[in-house]
Amino acid sequence: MKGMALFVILLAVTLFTACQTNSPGIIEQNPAPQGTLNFKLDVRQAPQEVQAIEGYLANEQDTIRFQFTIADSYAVAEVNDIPIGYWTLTVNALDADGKVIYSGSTEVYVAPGMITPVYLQLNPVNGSLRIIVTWGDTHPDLIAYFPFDGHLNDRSAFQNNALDHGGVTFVPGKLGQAVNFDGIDDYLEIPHLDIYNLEEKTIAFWFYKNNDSIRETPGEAADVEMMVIKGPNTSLELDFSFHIGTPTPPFNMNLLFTVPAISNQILLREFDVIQPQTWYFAAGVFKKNKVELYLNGEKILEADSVANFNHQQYPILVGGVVPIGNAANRMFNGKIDELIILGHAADGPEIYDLYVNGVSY
Ligand SMILES: [Ca+2]
Repeated sequence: MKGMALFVILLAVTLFTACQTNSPGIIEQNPAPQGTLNFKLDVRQAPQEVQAIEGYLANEQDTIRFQFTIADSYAVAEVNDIPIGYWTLTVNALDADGKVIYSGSTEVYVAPGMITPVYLQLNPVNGSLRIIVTWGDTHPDLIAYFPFDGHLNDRSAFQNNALDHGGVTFVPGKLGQAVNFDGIDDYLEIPHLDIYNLEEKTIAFWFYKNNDSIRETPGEAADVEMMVIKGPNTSLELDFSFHIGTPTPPFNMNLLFTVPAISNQILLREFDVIQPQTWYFAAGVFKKNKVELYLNGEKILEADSVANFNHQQYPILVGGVVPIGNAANRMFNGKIDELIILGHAADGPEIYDLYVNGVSY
């Protein structure tokens, strides 16, 4: 509480000065402005030995300690009534003996009268704890970037690396290497982050269909191969999916999304546009009232969306969707490269620039 004593002295000096300069006047006693930090850490990738998570905020005046609550997939914490200004935030993950096994630290700005979300990510591979702070509607514009150049790392600030299922391989791609899916059991899982649920965003990637047929989905009328999907299957639980269909080439290009307000889905489908053994650049632009589908830098389809999208906490799957319950398995036999998510709805020239030049970061 040394800091508090100093604060009181400073306050007294300030008041004295104010009285001197403004006398005779009335001194307004506004309460000191405060803010809130909200913390969320996805613990699904955390090693077993992580038993507790704690944090503290420190500045020259004070230290505020807080504990996370671990429930299901997330460790969460909220700290209220923090004096505004810059603080050094440290978050530690502890084992059963209370020993710090992961630690991360960054500077945060506590803004007045608002809740500032702080995303945290544990990286068991290099033992780091990554902290990403967002202020209100501001966030890094590049919210996911997977170059797939011999690794599954997310090169955006979120470093939300993809997980391999089935043993994907790396092959020559559109830019450097790409990831290859065997159409049987290969797929990637990108763990959910709340930032993926932005109302306005752009999802873009290159794809290449290896063979001349779409794998049959037993029991399903429409055979499709999933390339990028957020959801457990193609039901109303789905947020969005990019997939190709029709049994023989040229294949259809599809962007499907769910609009919960109408309990229905909207399908953007361009017939007979995808040839096998050819690279294509697909981009979906999500706006508050519209969804647009681009192919090779040109807008080919758009649809009005009357309301919010179906935000949920399923991971983004790349290269297929695995069966959950009775849902069908729809695996992609092909390659995917340069998957990006931007935190805004890109316009035509920007999509074209991504198509020609790729992302710069
Ligand atoms: Ca690449």
